[in-house]
This record gives sequence, structure tokens and C-alpha cells, in this order.
Amino acid sequence: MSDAPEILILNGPNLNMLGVREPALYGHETLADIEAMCRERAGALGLTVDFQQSNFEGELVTLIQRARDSAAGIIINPAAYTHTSVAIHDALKLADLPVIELHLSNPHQREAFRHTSYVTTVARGTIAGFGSHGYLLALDAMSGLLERDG
Ligand code: CA2
Repeated sequence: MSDAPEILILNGPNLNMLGVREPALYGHETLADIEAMCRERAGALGLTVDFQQSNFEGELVTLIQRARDSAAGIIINPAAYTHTSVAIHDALKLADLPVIELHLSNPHQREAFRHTSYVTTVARGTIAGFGSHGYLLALDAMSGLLERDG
């Protein structure tokens, strides 16, 4: 068994379609490509990754609840639930773990309904607008947070 801290990387609805539709907005990589990139970077940082995607709000809540006992931190791209979900906000708050909010695009450059996030107030920080590279930036940031928090 590894002693490496585990990071839950959680992906919300429709992100399973990455690489298949709208590459101009979300890039050419599939979610499986991004998972592989994350596993490699996590290994280099001495972390392990539990990489998950769900189209269901309640399942995302359950995965966040489970992380409380198994993970050292949560990186979450809540996708559309960013802008709607009090349930995910509450679950992240209850998890009592460092949270990084992540977006492929920059929601603030897009429609007004994407300018509100229910996650920002329970996250230590937000990474947005860097495409799939943002997942690696988030892992680097999480590694730094865990080192500083001890
Ligand atoms: O930029 C992001 O990462 C978003 O979280 C993506 C969400 C969007 O609702 C947020 O405002 C910003 C949408 C994910 C949809 O994923 C797709 C993937 C491929 C093709 C179409 C949609």
C-alpha cells in the first residue's frame, strides 16, 4: 500500500464528452487523456489520484462525502453544476479538505450565467482558462498547499 496522499479529481456533467465535441472551446484531449496526464504529474509530485466523472449531482455529492475519509484534497471541475449546485457547495464545505476549483475555459469570458460559482467560496483557489493544462496546474497548486498545511 502507498503512503502517497490521494487527491480526488472530480469532473461534472458532460466532461465525458471532451475531445468529441467543441474542441475549439474545450480542447482536443479526451477525459482519458487528461486522466493519464494527471496520473503522471501526481506520481512526480508524490501523490496518487482518484479520477472520477459523473453526470449526476447526487453521485458527485456522494463522491465528495467519501473523500473526507480517503483523500487529502479535492480538485473539482463541477462543469454546469458550478453555477447551480448548493448541494455540491455544502458537500465541499462538509468535507473539510482543501478544495481547488478548476475550469478548462474561463467562465468569466462567457455568458453571464457562468459568472456565478457556488464553489468559489468553499475553494482555496480557482484555476480557469488554461484548458487541460489547468489540471496539472491544479495538482501543482494542491501539492504546494499540502506541503504548506503540513
Ligand atoms: O470550462 C469548464 O471547464 C466548465 O466547467 C465546463 C462546463 C461549463 O458548463 C462551465 O461553465 C465551464 C461544460 C462542460 C461541458 O463539456 C463538454 C465537453 C465536450 C463537448 C461539449 C461540452
